[in-house]
Amino acid sequence: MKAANEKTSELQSKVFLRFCGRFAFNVAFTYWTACTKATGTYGGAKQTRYTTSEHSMIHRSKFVLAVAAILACGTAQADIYSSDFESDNGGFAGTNDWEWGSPSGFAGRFSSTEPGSGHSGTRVWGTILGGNFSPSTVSSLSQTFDFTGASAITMTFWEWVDSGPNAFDRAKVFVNGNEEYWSDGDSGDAWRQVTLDLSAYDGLAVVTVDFNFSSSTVVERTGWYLDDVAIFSAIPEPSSMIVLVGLGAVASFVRRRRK
Ligand SMILES: [Ca+2]
Ligand SMILES: [Ca+2]
Repeated sequence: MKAANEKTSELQSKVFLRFCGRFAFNVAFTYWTACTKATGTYGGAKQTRYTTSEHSMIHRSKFVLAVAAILACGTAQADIYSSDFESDNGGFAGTNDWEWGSPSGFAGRFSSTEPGSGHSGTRVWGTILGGNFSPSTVSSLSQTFDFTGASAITMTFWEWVDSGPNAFDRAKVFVNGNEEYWSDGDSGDAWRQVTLDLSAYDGLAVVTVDFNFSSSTVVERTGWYLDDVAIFSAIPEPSSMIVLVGLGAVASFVRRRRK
């Protein structure tokens, strides 16, 4: 039969352990849902009975260990490239119709329009500024980047496109020759942002991005205009790298009683 103080001690220990376990689990769960990696919680219990001629001694220990490590809590962006095309052409090389400068709001054929300014500032790249694009022409706007050491790469850009919702005049983005985007040809006389997942090119030393506009023999409109191109990589945010080792509680207690 247990003495009253033994029961009290045991109860207190149980409550304490339960509290610690719940606390540890909550912490682990919180970080598990917020972060990219966690290893979870661990718990266990051990009971050993020692018996002598006069006493029976029970040694119990329980533990709750929460989360061995959280490797990366949150991510940050690392800029690989960005340009608003205001002070320079952003390092792109344009062939045929591609021109760098200020669009004028030119009213083109077939009710097409070009922007009256940039998405940022006044300067953009466009397929003939102040005019319709040329028939039967392939115009390439390209630049080669180094993605060495970068991961989860994304490219964003703003486009104003009025080439007609058809398959004849094609505004496409090729990356290392692969088609990654085919614009629908009508942004509704407004700038809109396009986001492309370029993670297939993570880590490559030579990655060529080509804004490629090809026209058919007839029906020329104002075309394709680009501004604010950015390429970035998602990286673990060092400031929130957290390592939780042994969070929780280790409880050990000895209960001695007469045999
Ligand atoms: Ca601009
Ligand atoms: Ca044009």
